[in-house]
Amino acid sequence: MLRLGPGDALVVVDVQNDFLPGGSLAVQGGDAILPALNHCIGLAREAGLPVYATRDWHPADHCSFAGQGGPWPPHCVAGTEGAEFALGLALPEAAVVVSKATTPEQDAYSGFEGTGLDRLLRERAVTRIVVGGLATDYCVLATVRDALRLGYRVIVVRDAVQAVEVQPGDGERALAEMQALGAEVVASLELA
Ligand code: VGL
Ligand code: ZN
Repeated sequence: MLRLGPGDALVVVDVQNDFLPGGSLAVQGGDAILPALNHCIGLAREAGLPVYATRDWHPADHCSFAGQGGPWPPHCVAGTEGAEFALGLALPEAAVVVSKATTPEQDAYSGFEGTGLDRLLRERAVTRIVVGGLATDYCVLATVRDALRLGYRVIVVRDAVQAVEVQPGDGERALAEMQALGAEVVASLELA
């Protein structure tokens, strides 16, 4: 068992409608992580830990969109239904929303990139983050890399993440990389 307590925070990465089945950049099985994520949210609430929810929050002409020469279909356009957090995600009222890649010319996979998340965490004396969300091989991976580089300890919740898998195996490779970099990969039921 891995007990959560003071100094810990939960970071929920990009659990937005466009990344769920039916969305414009759907992660297959993306909705299957919701029970594990909600379990983590429940633990965070019980322990009084801060919860951060990152979101892709793009302008309609964002550089990552195919029409602008980018790799992705349009997704998570600020203010649209597709950019809303999944209805089944039980975010607490007090969750801190962290928007990223909000200008046309900048993309950001990491929740730390251009968001001030590092400062927010430091202000709350957070030294370890529990990470879940979408997608394992893009925004979760980039967020975990940055967190470790910035000196946070990181727990990745295996059943609370799901991969895009542009190439088969990308999700497993991303988990292996995060582990090699020092992240702990655990199942949600191992947390308490
Ligand atoms: C993401 C592709 C494009 C993600 C965001 O949240 O993993 N992936 N934008
Ligand atoms: Zn994006």
